[in-house]
Amino acid sequence: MDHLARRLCGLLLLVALAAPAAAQPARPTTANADWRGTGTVLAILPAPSDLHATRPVIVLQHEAIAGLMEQVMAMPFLVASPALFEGIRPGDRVAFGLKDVPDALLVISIERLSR
Ligand SMILES: [Cu+2]
Repeated sequence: MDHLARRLCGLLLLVALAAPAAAQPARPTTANADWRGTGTVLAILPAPSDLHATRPVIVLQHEAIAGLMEQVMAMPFLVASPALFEGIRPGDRVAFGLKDVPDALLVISIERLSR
């Protein structure tokens, strides 16, 4: 795929993600994630926060994400919906799915592994 086609796909995915969000159960899967990772939750920041005015953010100490980031690091990610924060709190070990959308690397799923 050329670059334009890839961006268009990203836009379509963003629309698909945004439209049904309110009606979906709060337990999405990583099925359509571009990458999957594991890590520990450091902070949960519903919008607005110091890190983003309008979008929810999660700060994760993540392990290597195969094909994306090979190092352990602490970093913030934009989150597709605050509904993904349900049942999650700082200190939890989680598995998460990431999607590359035009303006962000977006967390589209969060699953608690242990507390
Ligand atoms: Cu990272």
